[in-house]
Amino acid sequence: MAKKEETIKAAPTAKDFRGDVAPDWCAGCGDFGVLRSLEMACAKFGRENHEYLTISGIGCSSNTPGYISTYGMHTLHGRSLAVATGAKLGNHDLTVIVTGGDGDGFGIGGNHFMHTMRRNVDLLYIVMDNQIYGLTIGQISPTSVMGMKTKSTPFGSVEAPINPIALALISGATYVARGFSGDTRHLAELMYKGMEHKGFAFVDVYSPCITFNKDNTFAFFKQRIKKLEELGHDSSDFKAAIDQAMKGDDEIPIGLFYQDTSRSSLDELEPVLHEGPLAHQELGITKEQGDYIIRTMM
Ligand SMILES: Cc1ncc(C[n+]2csc(CCOP(=O)(O)OP(=O)(O)O)c2C)c(N)n1
Ligand code: SF4
Repeated sequence: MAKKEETIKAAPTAKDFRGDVAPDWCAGCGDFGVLRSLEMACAKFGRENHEYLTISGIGCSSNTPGYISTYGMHTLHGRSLAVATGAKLGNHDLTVIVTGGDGDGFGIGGNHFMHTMRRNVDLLYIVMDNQIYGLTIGQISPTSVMGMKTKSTPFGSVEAPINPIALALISGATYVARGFSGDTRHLAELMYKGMEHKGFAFVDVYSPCITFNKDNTFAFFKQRIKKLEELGHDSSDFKAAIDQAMKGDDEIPIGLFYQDTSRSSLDELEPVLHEGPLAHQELGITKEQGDYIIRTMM
């Protein structure tokens, strides 16, 4: 009897998630580190490329879906979380990752940010926070510090920045972390744990824009960063997480601020999804009705 051939699939590696297109980011941009970390996290999470969907808005950071080998969507500025919510509810079997910048996520997309967190949509949201608008060549963003001189603020910004970690905590995000693109292994672990988390996982990443932000540089962060795990922080303690989030610029904590595993995610609560992903369910309409909808809507 002929020996049955067995094909044992090797575990995916970070390289398996590298896209065909090389990033056109400026040499030295922090976003390279974020992309490498995401490749590592996808490999460790162990799913196949087609089981991930990466969605972004518009910006330098938002070009990420073009550089990673997963399904991807490059959507509208500030609208990535709305599209991602729809995608997750359409097929909740997918691991949905959302990437973008601080302008995209906290400025024009700020409203979606809050509502996606309150709904506890099961997504991993990675913000490459460079505290400036990179793609539009250097205007202040919602996380730019007061006094920062840019093209749009030649005399220094007079606006107070938002605090994304504190905002996420009070808006109901159930996994809240901060990473640094200069520490890719630590960042990859935060992303991996965010993928494992059932609910909204937010990872704010200090990812320096070396071209337009001359204040918040790699050196700036390296001098100030402290790992929460080394500070003995308890990530199940909400009040302790708020205290860490409110720390000033002299000591910048990175790591997992808070995780709450007691809340169900939106797809777990939505009765329509109890029968399995919508994408795999019968539509419940005839072919003629389906054709009519497509004819009139497209
Ligand atoms: C509706 C809309 N408004 C404004 C713009 C212009 N625009 C494109 S990217 C961007 C901001 C980019 O900054 P950020 O999201 O922080 O990403 P980065 O480029 O720094 O990675 C702006 C204002 C746009 N494309 N669409
Ligand atoms: S402009 Fe800034 S954010 Fe954009 S690619 Fe260059 S360094 Fe990166």
